[in-house]
Amino acid sequence: MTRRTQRGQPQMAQIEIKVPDIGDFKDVGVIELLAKPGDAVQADQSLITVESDKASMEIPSSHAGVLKEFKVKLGDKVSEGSVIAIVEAAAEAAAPAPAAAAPKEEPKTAPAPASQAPAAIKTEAPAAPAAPAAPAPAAAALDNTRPAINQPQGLPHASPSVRKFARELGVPLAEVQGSGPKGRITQEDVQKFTQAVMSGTLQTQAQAARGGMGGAGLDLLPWPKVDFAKFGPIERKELSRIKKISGANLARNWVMIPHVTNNDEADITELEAFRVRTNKENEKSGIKVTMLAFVIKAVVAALKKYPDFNASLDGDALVYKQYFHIGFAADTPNGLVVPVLKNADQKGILQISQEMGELAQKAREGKLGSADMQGGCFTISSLGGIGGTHFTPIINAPEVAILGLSRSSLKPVWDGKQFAPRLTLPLSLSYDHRVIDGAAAARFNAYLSQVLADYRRILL
Ligand code: CAO
Repeated sequence: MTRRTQRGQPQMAQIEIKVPDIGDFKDVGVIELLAKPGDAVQADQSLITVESDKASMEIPSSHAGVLKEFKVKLGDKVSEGSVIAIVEAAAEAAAPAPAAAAPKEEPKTAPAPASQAPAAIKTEAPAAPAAPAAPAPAAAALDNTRPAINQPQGLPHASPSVRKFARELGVPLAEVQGSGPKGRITQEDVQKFTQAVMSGTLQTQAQAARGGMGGAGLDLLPWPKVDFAKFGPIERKELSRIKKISGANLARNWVMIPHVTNNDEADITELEAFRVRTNKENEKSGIKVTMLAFVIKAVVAALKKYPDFNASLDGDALVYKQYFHIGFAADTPNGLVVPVLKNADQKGILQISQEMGELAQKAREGKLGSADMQGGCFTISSLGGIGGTHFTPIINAPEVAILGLSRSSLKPVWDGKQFAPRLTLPLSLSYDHRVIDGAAAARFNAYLSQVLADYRRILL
């Protein structure tokens, strides 16, 4: 039952918010205050950030209420049990929040929670620079093999919450001047940076590389802002995490790479018959061979014959890869991901089919690790199981080409005497025109088509 004063107001209690069990961390410095007195705070909302040599942690409030005062200031040292703030809460709510209400992204390395909600610990290993939009391994959708543009090799000096804030805005933290202790970047620094870019007084390095905001650059109009509710009922849904990440990568790749798509067709009549026979013969193995497995192997042959397609641009140089890791776009309930089948040149069709099936299943279950999505040389996007005739796939940077497969269909083909029904597979090859000429793309696609029409050519 709610305790109330004589006037019927709920009784309020002043609650000391203490540093919970933070494992072996002692005397860690307060580097950030994440709220201000007078703010309404939720249970488990982070109040301060502390930092040791190895990690930074956000210390949450154990209660919901109003933040009355901080008992610490920037630079103070705290340990387990130190009082960091006073929160005024309704008396009946004065019991600590259950530990289960801890922040969701709690890493495995966090010390076991005591009776209070634990601190969120973020280790800051500089060896793993995360793309602004791809903080977690499973998040790496397209382009997971390199940090995003302008992401530095070492992490800039900023707390996890500021890093998150910058990621949400797409701000390249490495370019933000920190005004905090030891040059630490604060939330205000990120805000100021964003304002300066928006007002045109500052350019990001990416903008500068593209030729600036005006002249040769993308002098684009702002995105149209429409109050859709004025025209009828609406529902607003946040994009999935994968969609946000792949969207940012696709937009960059589309804008930065001069795409051209070469369309061709392959006569797969004989290959399809062989595929059906192979599946019958291997019925008991549980492995299902689809056309995609044959195309992967044929693409490897084409990459060997035309190595420019197995390269990546690095400044003014081309890096030629001597391995053959083929990515394939997989449609999942949460969006598009690109698992990578490694060393496809060393595997047979059955093994490729089996591994592809396993990777596609992991993708659909959201269980792909970052290693499953890294190291790709060339990507295939197959819509063959769904439909369509041709399309323009977007290159998965830093690769230089991508092959789109559409649905095969029977077509009447003149054999010199009569029209014969032939099963035809549409091939759409998008290529980076900075690296690949139109003639080279036509040769690559024509060769692919020949190999698929007569698979024995792979042996030549
Ligand atoms: N023409 C006709 N039929 C085809 C075909 C083609 N080119 N490719 C596959 N099929 C058939 C298969 O044989 C299978 O038929 P059955 O059910 O009768 O056996 C059916 O279509 C479904 O195939 P599949 O999709 O399960 O298998 P796959 O190896 O062709 O593809 C995968 C695997 C993971 C790539 C696919 O499931 C997928 O996710 N595709 C979507 C990729 C995508 O979204 N690309 C767009 C990226 S850009 O936005």
